[in-house]
Amino acid sequence: MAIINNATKELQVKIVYYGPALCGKTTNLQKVFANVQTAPENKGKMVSLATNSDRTLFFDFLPLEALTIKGFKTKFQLYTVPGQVIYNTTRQLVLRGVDGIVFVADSQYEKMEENVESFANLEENLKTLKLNLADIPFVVQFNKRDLPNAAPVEYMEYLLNNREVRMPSFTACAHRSEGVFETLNMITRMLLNKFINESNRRVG
Ligand SMILES: Nc1nc2c(ncn2[C@@H]2O[C@H](COP(=O)(O)OP(=O)(O)OP(=O)(O)O)[C@@H](O)[C@H]2O)c(=O)[nH]1
Ligand SMILES: [Mg+2]
Repeated sequence: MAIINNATKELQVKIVYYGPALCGKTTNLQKVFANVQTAPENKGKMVSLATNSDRTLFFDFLPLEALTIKGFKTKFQLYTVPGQVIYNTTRQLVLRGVDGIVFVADSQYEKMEENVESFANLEENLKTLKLNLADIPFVVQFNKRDLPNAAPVEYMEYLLNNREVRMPSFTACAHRSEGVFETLNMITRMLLNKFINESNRRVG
């Protein structure tokens, strides 16, 4: 769960961008970093750990300071996992303490199997952490909509968003920043609502 520091009045929230290799997770963070509208002192540095050209080998990290809610300064920490199948131990590590998840899917037809596998891998890894996707604020992004071989959104919804409760989903062309902030705004709003509801319950 989110780290709530009552002494410093800070709420720290961890968001993980998950999805198959090359689907555009790092690109999402790069575009957030480049375009976020915030006072410069509220924008941390984006750190990419052990990156080999455009492949993430460990993770990317971007801290963002947002508004103050109920007297708490909220700090969002954005992480990506390495999508390549072999780096599962790293994905498990990055998922520790996760509060919200953005699943980035690659819209190209030939990537559907990888999308589905990555989704199953996410659920498996959450299980090892004794977490259940149904309890975690979760948003789906269908990225790379600009490519000619993009599958219909309805088909992707059917494959990746067919649970009892449908999750908010967004189409995106992350390399052009399209859909990046819609996705981020939704997951942060869901997380803040959760925090407000939980703190109301504690008070009430
Ligand atoms: N055409 C197109 N290319 C994109 C889009 N989003 C990202 N890319 C490109 O896809 C490539 C891979 O993007 P990354 O963001 O590095 O992918 P990743 O999910 O972080 O990949 P891993 O770190 O290996 O897991 C890069 O060359 C991006 O520029 C998009 O919406 N459309
Ligand atoms: Mg990456």
